[in-house]
Amino acid sequence: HKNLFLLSPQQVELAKTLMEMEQSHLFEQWPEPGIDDDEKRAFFDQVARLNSSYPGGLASYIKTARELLAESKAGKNPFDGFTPSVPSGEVLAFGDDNFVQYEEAGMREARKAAFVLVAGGLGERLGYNGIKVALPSESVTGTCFLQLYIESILALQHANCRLVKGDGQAEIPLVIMTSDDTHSRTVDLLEFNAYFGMKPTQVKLLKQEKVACLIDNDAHLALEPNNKYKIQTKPHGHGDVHSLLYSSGLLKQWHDAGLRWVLFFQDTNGLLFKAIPASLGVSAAKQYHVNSLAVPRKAKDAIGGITKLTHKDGRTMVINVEYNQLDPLLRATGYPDGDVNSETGYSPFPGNINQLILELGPYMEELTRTGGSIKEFVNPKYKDSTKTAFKSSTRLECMMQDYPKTLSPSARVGFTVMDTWLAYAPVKNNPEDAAKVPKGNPYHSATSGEMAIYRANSLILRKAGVKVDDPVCQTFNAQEVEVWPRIVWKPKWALTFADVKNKVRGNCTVTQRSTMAIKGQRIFVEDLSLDGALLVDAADRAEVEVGGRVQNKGWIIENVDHKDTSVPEEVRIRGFKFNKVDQLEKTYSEPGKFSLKP
Ligand code: UGB
Repeated sequence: HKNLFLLSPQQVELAKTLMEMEQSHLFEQWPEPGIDDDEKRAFFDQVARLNSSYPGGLASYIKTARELLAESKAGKNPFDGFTPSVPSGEVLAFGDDNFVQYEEAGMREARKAAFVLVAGGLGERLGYNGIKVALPSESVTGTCFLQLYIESILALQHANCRLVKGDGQAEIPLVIMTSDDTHSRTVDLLEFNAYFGMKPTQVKLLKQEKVACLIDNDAHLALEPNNKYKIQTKPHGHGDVHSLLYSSGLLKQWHDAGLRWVLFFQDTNGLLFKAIPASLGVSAAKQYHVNSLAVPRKAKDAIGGITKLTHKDGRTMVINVEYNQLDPLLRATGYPDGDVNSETGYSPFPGNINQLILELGPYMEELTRTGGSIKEFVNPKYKDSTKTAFKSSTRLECMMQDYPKTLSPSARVGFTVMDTWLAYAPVKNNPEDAAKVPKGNPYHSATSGEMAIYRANSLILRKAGVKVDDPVCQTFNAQEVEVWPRIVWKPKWALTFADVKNKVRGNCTVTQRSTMAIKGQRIFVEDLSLDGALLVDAADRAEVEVGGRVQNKGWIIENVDHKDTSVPEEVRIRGFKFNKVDQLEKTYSEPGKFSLKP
């Protein structure tokens, strides 16, 4: 009370709210006025930020925290009354007629899409020092994840310009959710690289704030251990993206501009855009309000399971059940073995890859009702079984895929299962942890993420009629992986299977030891026999035919140990590098028709 006169009227209101919410302990160690006055005001600046960045403010945060902590203490099962079962969804097989039709439909829809990348996570499991979107997705071209994503969106945009004649070229918006952990480095990455070719105005960054930590079941807020003027905070989770989008006003702007789809995606999946056109086609054909992308899931994998939950009262929903909850839920509801593989070798529950396609109209309506708040959870680590004290402070968390939890049962919620090799290869685990992954389960490491890109491109070329040699097995950072020819292409060369088929002609062959990078849009590969390294780039107005017999010593893969600090971190976490012994490399920067046929 003695310090109140230091504060502005708004700050006094916040102080009252804190007192009403029984947070007086925060001020217990505050000295007399005249001492640390600036720090006291700064404390209230932080309180104001915490208050304004949470739907309903701090009072609402504390109230929800008390409820959830009481439920957690009582051991309440969040799935009480619900029985899980395997849902049915659209299962696609790459390259068949159905897939090709969905891709075509999806490409037409793309001009009505906006993309939202959640990139506020530090990636603690990976332990990489930089931001994850700055990591190279592969090391043939060194294209980082953010560049790959932006170039993919631009390619969708340009393809639409050709598909939808006379309709003008709409810019596809990109939103990136950052956090204090990633924001400035994301801005630097974009600015340093001229936004990777996107217009700066086309990209919007929304920064998520952390939330206050809690010290006990009464939801008393935690102070930083060494600073009595600072509330301790931790990340609130990727679910923040919904309230941020809502409060930014972007949804309305997009709606007014005639957009129809919002596509959410994560920070390190180098295959993702290979799955976008077809899954967007599914959303349009099925008129899904929510479409989650999924892949077959190995039991115990650290990806959530898409599950149908049926309540005793008859309600049903199709929702992600997070990986740590799926096993206990199954055990408690008549599956005594819990999360195990069926005779197919996979869990019967499709794996959520957290790529969501939401229809904008219904999404906006729902957020107008909820303000964008998402069902939260709390995960305190208790000191003992009395559950009265925590080992360390906790906080509320939320996940973006929990959005459907508040939807009415009439909402059309579906999912699309894709081949894993085509759609999902995230970089999440550090080399040590990846090496401990049970045999047969995916490593989800920098090594496997990169190798998956070469495998996908090789398999796609095979489907398009190219004779691509079988892979060999090699071990990097104690992970055994299939090594296919190192084939990469820019998204503007091909986004869909139809694009690839259109650009590859005649009898082509690629040996396992080969490396191939296609960087230009109008490069046609015809009767090529590749045994070595070939890198071709071309300006958009240059048309190049590549063929004939290309043979050279090529690029040799050399092992690198992840502990070898003389090698840059982004290289050593993948466990290999290229020794670029020899290659055929050509760049066509002038307009015109060219032929590269040695
Ligand atoms: N992220 C944020 O933007 N803000 C945050 O506060 C936290 C994260 P992780 P997670 O597809 O493999 C998810 O840590 O949360 C971003 C799904 O919940 O990589 O363990 C972060 O930058 C799970 O169901 O993953 O698991 C990153 O882009 C499963 O589908 C993204 O959120 C799994 O991903 C995910 O964060 C998966």
